[in-house]
Amino acid sequence: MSETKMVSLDEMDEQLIQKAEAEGVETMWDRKKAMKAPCGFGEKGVCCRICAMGPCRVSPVEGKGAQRGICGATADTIVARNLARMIAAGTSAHSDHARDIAHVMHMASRDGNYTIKDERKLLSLAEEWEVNTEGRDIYDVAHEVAEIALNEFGKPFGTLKFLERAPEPRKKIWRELDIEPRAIDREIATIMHSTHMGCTSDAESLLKIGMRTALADGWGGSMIGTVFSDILFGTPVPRETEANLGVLEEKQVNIILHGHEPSLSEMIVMAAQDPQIIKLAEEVGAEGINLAGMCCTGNEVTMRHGVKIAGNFFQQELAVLTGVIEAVIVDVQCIFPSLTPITDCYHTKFITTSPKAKITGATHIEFNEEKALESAKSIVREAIENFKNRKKEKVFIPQTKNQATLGYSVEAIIKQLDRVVNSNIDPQGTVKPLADVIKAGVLRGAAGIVGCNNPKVKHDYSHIEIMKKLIANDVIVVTTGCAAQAAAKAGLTSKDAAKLAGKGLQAVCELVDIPPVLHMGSCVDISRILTLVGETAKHMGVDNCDLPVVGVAPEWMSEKAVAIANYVIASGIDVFLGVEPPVMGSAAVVDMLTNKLEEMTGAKFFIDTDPHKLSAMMLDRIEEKRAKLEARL
Ligand code: XCC
Ligand code: SF4
Repeated sequence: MSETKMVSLDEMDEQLIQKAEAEGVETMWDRKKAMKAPCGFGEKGVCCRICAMGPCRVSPVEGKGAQRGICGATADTIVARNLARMIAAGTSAHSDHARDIAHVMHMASRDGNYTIKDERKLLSLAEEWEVNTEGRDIYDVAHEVAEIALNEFGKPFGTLKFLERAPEPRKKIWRELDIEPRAIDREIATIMHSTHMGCTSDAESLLKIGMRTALADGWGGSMIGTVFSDILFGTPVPRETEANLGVLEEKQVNIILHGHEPSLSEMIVMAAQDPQIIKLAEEVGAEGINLAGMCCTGNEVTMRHGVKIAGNFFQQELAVLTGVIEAVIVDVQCIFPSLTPITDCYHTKFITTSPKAKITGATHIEFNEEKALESAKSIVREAIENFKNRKKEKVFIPQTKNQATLGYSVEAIIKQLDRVVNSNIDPQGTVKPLADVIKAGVLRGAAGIVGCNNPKVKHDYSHIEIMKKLIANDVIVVTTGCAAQAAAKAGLTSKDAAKLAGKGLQAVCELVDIPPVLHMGSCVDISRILTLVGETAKHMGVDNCDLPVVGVAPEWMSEKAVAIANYVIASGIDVFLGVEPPVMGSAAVVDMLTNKLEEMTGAKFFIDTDPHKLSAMMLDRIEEKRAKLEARL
């Protein structure tokens, strides 16, 4: 297949796609082809089906065709309303995940399945939230802290607690714009209400409530998700692993862990280490149990246990095509319903576990947190018993994988930075070394590269092109989600990749012993990036928007990504998108996003589907911010 025809950056993925063709198995790329041209109105965001007088599709061109829906809504209203609803959906996904984790902490007990792994983090959060810890059992403290977190979703008064963590000038901007999120669920409900037929029609107002809701994700749901997962399952530290479909083992029981919430995957990891379960695997003739992660669940378990990464979003079908997967175990989000028909073509069991994500045709084994380990064991047993059904003639494991060093929580990064601190002069445990190399220009800046895969882009191509370009120009990259997995597969999260970096970044990598691209976890862990940027800004006495820092979503697709983009902007960090959002039908909304937002938040959107142009824009913007910062400091 010629390079230009390839749908994936990965030669081996292409071979699997050919295998699918040969075996008559349908994949997403077949369906993408069958989809033909997308609906132009939907693509531009000018289709409204909010009420039953419609659907109304108005013209994206001013002065031509229908200019208003039946109720009189303009393209500006319709586009902004649709965007706001995407933000609400994305925020609900991250936040509902966080709520479950907070519930798990509320049921944690010393002799139960869920325990407290990072007491220090719990105690410092207790202090931050003014919970009494004196002479109290750590589990009492945990339960009280969990209850406070659960109240963040629906409290009637006040604003979110984690907002306090932001730099002072940022908080002031939020206050003045009136976009400090109140309770998380309330912000989501407010959007659904304000975008109901006959409510808000003013586009700017919709963008503002959109940002407020998005902030309830970034500084609310996502941050609770990360912090509480760290307390329950441990704050990640650097560790080694491998990534890509080559991590699958022909002689072992292969289980794909796919989805998002670590409360399930942590228990599966525990179950797979149980001697009796391992014995059972040996009894069916397997040499062991091989867990391999996919999407954000993959990120959660690799960050904390080094579980190998099978791949990212676009490899969920490809993994099944290898013919060696005994079970795909999923919980919520980013799961293709096509896993039912595709697993039907092989011996693979497709097991859903969450009442929030039942999928037609899948085997549903509901995960019960009260009996977490038992539930997990019975799920793993299903996989083991399926080993005997594997069809030898259908087996093909692509022999590609790369070494990865990951596990870079903010704490882990600071610990690495301590290596260069002269403790006679400076205190340990701060971001000062990072601030220093940025000020000195050794590092030109930093980029957070995040998000999904999208068939509008060759699989992983934009992620990797942009990462390579940035590190070559001394911009350090932090990454999460499927972007992080793309980096890991391409070898960019290995320390060895420092050779691809510019001289400044290379020197930093050597001195502090890190890769040039730092895997910081799952998508809720973008809250780690917010924390790192915020701490650096505070250290330098500036706001987030003054730093030479950019956020990038080269291949985004989900509503969650829209929520993320908007909280990143509201947090003062520019966002570069490699896939056009469905807003192009309103010149006014586009102007707000790519221009006027800067006056309000200090950050704005840049959109270009060409990864090379997009990275050039990032480098320009980083230098522009540097020049302003240098003049100030
Ligand atoms: Fe999903 Fe989180 Fe996107 Fe990957 S990056 S496709 S949202 S798994 Ni979040
Ligand atoms: Fe049409 Fe207005 Fe109803 Fe939307 S809300 S479908 S624009 S009538």
